[in-house]
Amino acid sequence: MAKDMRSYLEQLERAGELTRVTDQVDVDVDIGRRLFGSRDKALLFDKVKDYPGWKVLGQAPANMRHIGLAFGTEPNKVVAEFVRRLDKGLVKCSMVDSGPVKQKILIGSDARPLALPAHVIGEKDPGRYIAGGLCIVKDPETGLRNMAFHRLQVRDDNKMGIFMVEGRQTWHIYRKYEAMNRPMPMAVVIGHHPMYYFAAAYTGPLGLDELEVAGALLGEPVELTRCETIDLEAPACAEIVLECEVLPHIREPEGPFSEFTGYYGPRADRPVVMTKAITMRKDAIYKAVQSAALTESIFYNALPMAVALFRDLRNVAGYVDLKDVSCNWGSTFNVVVQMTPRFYGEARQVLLAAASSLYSHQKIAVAVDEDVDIYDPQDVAWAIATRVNPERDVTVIPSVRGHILDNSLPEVTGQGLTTRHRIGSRMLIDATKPPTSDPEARKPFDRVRPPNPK
Ligand SMILES: Cc1cc2nc3c(=O)[nH]c(=O)nc-3n(C[C@H](O)[C@H](O)[C@H](O)COP(=O)(O)O)c2cc1C
Ligand SMILES: [Mn+2]
Repeated sequence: MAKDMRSYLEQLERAGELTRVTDQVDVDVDIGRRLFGSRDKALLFDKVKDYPGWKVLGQAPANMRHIGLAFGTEPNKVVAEFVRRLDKGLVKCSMVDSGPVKQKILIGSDARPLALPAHVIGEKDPGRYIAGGLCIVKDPETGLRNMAFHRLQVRDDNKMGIFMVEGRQTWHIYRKYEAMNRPMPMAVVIGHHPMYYFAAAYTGPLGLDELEVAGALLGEPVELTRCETIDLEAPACAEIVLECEVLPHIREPEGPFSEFTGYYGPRADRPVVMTKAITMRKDAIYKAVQSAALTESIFYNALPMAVALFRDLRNVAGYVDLKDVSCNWGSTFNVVVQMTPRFYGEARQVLLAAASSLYSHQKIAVAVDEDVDIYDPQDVAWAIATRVNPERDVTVIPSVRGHILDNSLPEVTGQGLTTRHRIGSRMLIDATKPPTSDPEARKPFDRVRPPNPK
């Protein structure tokens, strides 16, 4: 049996991590509010107003405990386990004739995005959004596949707006279709095992097939079937697949939208998507992804980011006794590195690399020892409070290029630049204990622990 959203749902339920919401909910007001407030449990909405027969699942995963379940390991071993599975190599997809996602097929005028119980995510968003659609496209020149998250704005006219950040691989491929004056075929997966989501948020070179990354994370090949109306393949065991075309040379207003920063991203003219078919399970469960800070969506970004950083940081200056990395201490603008420092200066060297990686997000980098739980914000704060002498342990590096959605950094767009740009500083906080090479200095930092009965 292929791993899919239902096998994960069962796992959550068995572990007592799922709450069934049995009162009726409204896609416009209730689902977003309930998901936003549920940081501890996954929610399965059983009764959705105007959508008889539909169920909606969200906040699955809602936290590192839920992610640990998906990986079959403890939260603090997830990053290392992700790295281990990737290091074993990509797993090729296999083709199957059919699958559960073909149980119901809506074509043409029946294939309306409004037929899905997509919800309103933030109060100032212009309407309902699909934030958790995994968009599969193929490069028209090389035939190589790409899968990534791109939010889709569900409009009353049954078209959808799409946001492809300039420079992202889907955008790059779309521009190739546009140059040929052809629509870009796109299959959108809604509802599958969490590994598909981590794979879609994983950044690699253009041409890397994220479905093969999903195969590596799942430990089994992804099964694909042909789409009905477009020349693409999509996962056979998804809940729902939208078969679409992104139109060339058309731009219409999209946004503002509840961004991962916890603020609204700007409205702008962006491409438009037409849906040709919807294929789904006969009792499909809609997978809602609530965007904005500290919800499910942050983990999809933060985990592949932590993995990429982990792979690099363990090699700083040849070797680091690196334990774990977290990019979800409050925001992906922070990074927490867990390591055992062996000598003075080592932690700061690692922090320099953590604040200057292949991502432009990380602005504040903190290093802690193994005795600090990096998934507990209170514990990280404790380490900063009790192990940091600011004049010695805090370093600010001025005038570094920052993330474009970081409103706290001044924007310098316009000075001969074609894309928007911000410049600000980075902060390194060494909250580790003195290194193991200085055991006398390290000793006073042994933590108080309660008596151990074992
Ligand atoms: C919940 C969620 C929503 C996202 N929405 C968008 C989006 O609307 N547009 C976009 O360009 N990237 C979005 N991203 C980020 C990209 O999907 C992500 O960076 C991905 O790795 C890019 O793939 P690529 O390396 O193939 O370009 C989102 C990520 C997540 C986790
Ligand atoms: Mn890609």
